[in-house]
Amino acid sequence: MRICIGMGKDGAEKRLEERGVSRRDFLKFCTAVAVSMGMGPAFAPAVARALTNGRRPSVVYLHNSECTGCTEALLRVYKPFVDELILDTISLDYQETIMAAAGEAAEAALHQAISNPEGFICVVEGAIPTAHNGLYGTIGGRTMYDITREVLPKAKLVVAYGTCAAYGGMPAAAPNPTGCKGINDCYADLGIKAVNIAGCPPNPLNVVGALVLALRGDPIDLDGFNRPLAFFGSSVHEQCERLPHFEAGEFAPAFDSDEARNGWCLYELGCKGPITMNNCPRVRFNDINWPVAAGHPCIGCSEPGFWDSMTPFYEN
Ligand code: FSX
Ligand code: SF4
Ligand code: F3S
Repeated sequence: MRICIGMGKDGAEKRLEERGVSRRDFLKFCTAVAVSMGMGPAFAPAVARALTNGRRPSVVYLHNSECTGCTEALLRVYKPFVDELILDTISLDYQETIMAAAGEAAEAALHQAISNPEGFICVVEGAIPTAHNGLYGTIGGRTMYDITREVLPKAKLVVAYGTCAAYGGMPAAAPNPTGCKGINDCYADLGIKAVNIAGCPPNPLNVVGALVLALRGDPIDLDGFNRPLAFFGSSVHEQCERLPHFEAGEFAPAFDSDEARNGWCLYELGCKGPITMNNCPRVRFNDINWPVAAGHPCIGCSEPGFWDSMTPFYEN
């Protein structure tokens, strides 16, 4: 049987349409997700099916030590706007930044979500403070370390969203007084193997793409740092539009130079694109731009050593 998006308008697609998200916009979004996955536009209907078929998967989203830029990046997804996307394709049962509940009601929502007999996907944002028994990060009187430790083993899939959750990132920068760690490092004793959607912030399409792979039951092939190869299989440098200038030895001498404006390579201004795996040039943020095209060197935000191993940012 061939399943076509748009047939028998029910479920998520109908709800999306009622909210003013046209099939065209939804498929455009699904095409962008397919591109982020390294697939051609022909894969868009498969993405759409994964996001609209069956029951909405329950997602529990935990915040830890971070700047919340990962959530901010997600909230800036438009066409469809992320509220429509989230409310209609997944069941976001706990997310501290955008949930209406507070206090005991929020804690009850978390308890209920992690007791769901059908299971849930856990998305973790932010690093885990471990120094002094985790007291540098507490929510409702409990440490982030303890809350996350309780939730992760119950999840069907753990996604570390952002470099902080994946590897410690900026909160773990030297001298790391709060003892921040990434999820897989912090909970290795529990056997947690989070899929790392790295980046500071990550591209939201990469987390949606990972959820699509999970919903389809597709295997998620990972690199040595647990990043899906679909999104992190090539370096920023290999995909960069300034690469012909790199190869011609044409390096911009200053940020405000004509050479920089004319697309010359930013290597001598500190660009870490050659040692950074990510799909930013191909996927861009919100279909608009990415750091190097905007004139700023890549600072290596999706690498395990970020921040310490990538500083100073403006030297190579
Ligand atoms: Fe970290 Fe996300 Fe960077 Fe910020 O929360 S990956 S500091 S963009 O927001 O965790
Ligand atoms: Fe490589 Fe950076 Fe130059 Fe682009 S700007 S070609 S990523 S070194
Ligand atoms: Fe990060 Fe470099 Fe992309 S800084 S957003 S990996 S261009």
